[in-house]
Amino acid sequence: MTDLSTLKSECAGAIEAATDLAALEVARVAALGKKGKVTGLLKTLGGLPEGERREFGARINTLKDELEELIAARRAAIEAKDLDARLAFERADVTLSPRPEQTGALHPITRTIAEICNLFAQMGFKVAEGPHIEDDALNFTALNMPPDHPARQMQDTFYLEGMGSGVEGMGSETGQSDPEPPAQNPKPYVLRTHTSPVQVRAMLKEKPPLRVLAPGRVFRCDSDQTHAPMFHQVEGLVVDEATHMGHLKGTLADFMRAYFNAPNLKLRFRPSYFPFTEPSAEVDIGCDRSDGGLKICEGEDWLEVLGCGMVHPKVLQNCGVDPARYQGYAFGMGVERLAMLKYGIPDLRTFFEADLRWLRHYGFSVLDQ
Ligand code: 2NL
Repeated sequence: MTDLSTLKSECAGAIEAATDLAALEVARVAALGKKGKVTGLLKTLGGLPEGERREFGARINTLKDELEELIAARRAAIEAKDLDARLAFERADVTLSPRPEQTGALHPITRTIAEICNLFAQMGFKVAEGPHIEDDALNFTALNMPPDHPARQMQDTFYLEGMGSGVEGMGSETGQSDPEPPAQNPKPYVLRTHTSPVQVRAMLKEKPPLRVLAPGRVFRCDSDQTHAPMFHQVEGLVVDEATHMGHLKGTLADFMRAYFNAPNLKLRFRPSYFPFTEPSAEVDIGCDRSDGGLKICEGEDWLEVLGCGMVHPKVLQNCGVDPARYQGYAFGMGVERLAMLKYGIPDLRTFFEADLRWLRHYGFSVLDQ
């Protein structure tokens, strides 16, 4: 009769010697698999006399249970060891400084928008955002730009083809026939040409007093050295019962002096025209171009930096604000231009080239103040 204790120490030895899960499986199959040693013994039971069979069967089952326990314990030990090894291998020292060659940077546009928003937030403005695809009515009509206004012309505005207002046109795209004839004058959707529709939405939604700042991307069908088809704008709007042109001038002067870190910066408000403001003005800041370059704050020259005015009564009315009771001002500025002036970036087009070397030169650390 096979010596069970020898068999046990043989199998147990193989189990204990296994240092990984594959070796453990080999040891398990050798003992308890279909053709394993213990399984083989069970098969011999049938040939034993009745009296021995019961007792020997019980001993083999005990051995089987013991080996299974040993295997489970060994598996747990191997898995714990593997986990330790993996944790040691994957350990990350979060106190190490980042590798310089792998760091990105905040784009100057991101940084400039944050600076502008911070300064106006200190003056009580709330930042608002809106969709890039706008209804013609919010981008133009509400802003006192009737259908024949030159700024609506095809060459300036990206019109979205195949998007009529509401449902008309959708039927023909999906191959179904329209239940109703198409509208006479379907109003198309556009890529917003300014962030004004964000403020229009604010006026339609909330009652004055309002102080809204609308930063974001805008789109014009125009591309050359000084124009990009997508650029960034920040617009501001104040509406209440008492705000006047003096508040507009003071607010923009405070903003410009803080933005350029130049308490003595000179400002000049020049009469101008926008359909959505009356009166309208363009703002120039003092600069010096005498030695070929450009220095902000010094010298006798002027540089245009933004447009502004008192909100046109028709715009207030279009946006559900009673012009007999309320008034206010609005302004708009180009972010790329303000970033170029403050950070000495000479070429507009480089903003959009996604050049990492450029970004490392002109970009900002997330941790910068
Ligand atoms: C510019 C000029 C301007 C506005 C934007 C505005 C918005 C509403 C009502 C009235 Cl909702 N006006 N925005 C007003 C004057 C000028 O932008 O040169 N931007 C780059």
